[in-house]
Amino acid sequence: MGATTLITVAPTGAESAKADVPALPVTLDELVQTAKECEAAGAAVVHVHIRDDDARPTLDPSRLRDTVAALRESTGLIVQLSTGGAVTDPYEDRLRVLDAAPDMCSLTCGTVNFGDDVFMNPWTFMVELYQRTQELEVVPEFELFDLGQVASLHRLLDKHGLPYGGHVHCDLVMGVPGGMPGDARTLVAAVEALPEGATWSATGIGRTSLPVLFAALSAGGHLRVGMEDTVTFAKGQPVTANVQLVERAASAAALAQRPAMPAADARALLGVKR
Ligand code: KMH
Ligand code: ZN
Repeated sequence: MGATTLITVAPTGAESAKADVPALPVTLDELVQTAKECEAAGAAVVHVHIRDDDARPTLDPSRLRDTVAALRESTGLIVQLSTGGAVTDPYEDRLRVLDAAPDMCSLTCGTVNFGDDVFMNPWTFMVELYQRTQELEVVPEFELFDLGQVASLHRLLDKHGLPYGGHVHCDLVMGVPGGMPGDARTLVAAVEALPEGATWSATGIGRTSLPVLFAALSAGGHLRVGMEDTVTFAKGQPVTANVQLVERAASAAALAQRPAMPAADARALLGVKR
């Protein structure tokens, strides 16, 4: 089998308002429908943020559990819950996300300016979250918003060992105002600094989404796309559904001779249980 591209879809996020972006999946039904479409188009992992009945971001434990169950029942996707949540979420709630027993969770490797806000990930929080992933056998995806976070990832692995599953997988989140820029030379610098043997995907926020997608494919990386990261498909053209972004990513990956990776292969690569 030739090389393939792991495609992660991040369909919702915590930043866009449903009122501004009507196509954003915010109910459980909308999320499951989106996930099914994206799986059919080539996604293997779904990075999940959920909303409450008023479409506001929430980390409600029972909703998270129901979401994991519903996604498992309706799709074969690897379910990755966000532990980043919204910038206002307390650390305790973010740690408790793991009690919903997802396949994977995000783990951001440091604090970063985030537009006009600050996305808080102090070292002690990172360590506590990492140790919980190891105890609860959840595979972490290390989210890296800048090069200093790559150094913190090395420190985490040096001091606390390998993740559950034995494999290090990272996601470069580029183009956040306050984080690393979303361009090819920064992507190469970040990739060169990653731990030996790590695999990685990249995503570019907003207008950096396509430059980062092409740079990631050129550099042999995997892809994350979705309305968490961009709500504009092309200039003046809003995204109408997450599947549009997954289809575009899958086409670009096929053109690069590295078609979308089946979820079963992704499970083996990432060391996910089940
Ligand atoms: N919503 C951002 C503050 C993650 O999912 O772990 C954090 C975020 C990263 O989206
Ligand atoms: Zn997220």
